[in-house]
Amino acid sequence: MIELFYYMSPNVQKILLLLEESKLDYKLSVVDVTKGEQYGSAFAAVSPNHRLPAIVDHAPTIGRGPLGLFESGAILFYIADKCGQFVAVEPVARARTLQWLFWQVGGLGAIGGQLIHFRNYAPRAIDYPLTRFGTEHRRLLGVLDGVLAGHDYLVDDYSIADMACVPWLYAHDRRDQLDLDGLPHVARWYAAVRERPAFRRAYEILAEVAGGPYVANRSMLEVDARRILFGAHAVEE
Ligand SMILES: N[C@@H](CCC(=O)N[C@@H](CS)C(=O)NCC(=O)O)C(=O)O
Repeated sequence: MIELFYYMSPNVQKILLLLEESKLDYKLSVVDVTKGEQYGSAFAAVSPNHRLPAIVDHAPTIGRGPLGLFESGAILFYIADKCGQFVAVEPVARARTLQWLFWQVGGLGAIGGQLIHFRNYAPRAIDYPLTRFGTEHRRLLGVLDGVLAGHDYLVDDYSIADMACVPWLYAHDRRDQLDLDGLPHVARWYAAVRERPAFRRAYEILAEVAGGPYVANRSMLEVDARRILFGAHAVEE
C-alpha cells in the first residue's frame, strides 16, 4: 500500500492522477503546509526537503521495510515502474519520457509556480518578475505545443510525462490565467487528458478530502500561513 502525503497542490495532483490510473492500493495522509506540518520530524524523515508530495510505499517490491520518497518526478517514475504502466521499458522511449518529466519539474512547473506566486500571492504586483516568468512560461507552452503537433501525447501513449504537466496547466486554468490562444495542440491534449475517468476521479477525491484542490490567492491565507509558506517578507503591506 502506498501512502501519499498531500495538500492542495499541483505537484501532489500528479501523483494522484497516476495512482488513480494504476489501480494500486493507496491512502492519503494530509500534511497541512499552512500550519507548518511539513517541518514536523515525522514528515521530514520522508521528505527532508519539507515539500509535498512525498510517499511511503509500505510494501515495496524490493527491500525489506517501507520506502519513503520525495520529489514528484521521482515518485511518478517509481510508481509507474511498480505498476508496469505509463513509462516505457524500451530504453529510448523511457529516456524520452524522463526527458519531458525533467523538463516539467525543472521548467514548466518551476516557472509556472513562480508565475502563480507573483500573480496571486505576492504582497503587491511587481512588473519585473511578472514579465520574466510570464514570458518564459509562454515560451514553455509553445515548446509543448510544438511537440504535441501530430502526437496525441508527449511520448507515444499517455504517460507520466503528460501527468506531470497537466495539473500545472490546471493550476493556471482554474484561476482563469491559462491562455491557450495560438496553442491548438496543447488545447486539444489538455482537453483529452481532462476527459480521462482517472483525472475526474482524482479531482473529485481532492475536493472531498480537502474541500477543493486549491488555495486560490493570498487573501485565502492567514498571515501566519503566508509567513510559513513564503517567509517573513510575504506579510509586508
Ligand atoms: N520539485 C518539487 C517541488 C515541491 C513543492 O514545491 N511542493 C509545494 C507544493 S506544490 C510545497 O510543498 N509547498 C509547501 C511549502 O512551500 O512549504 C516536486 O516536484 O515535488
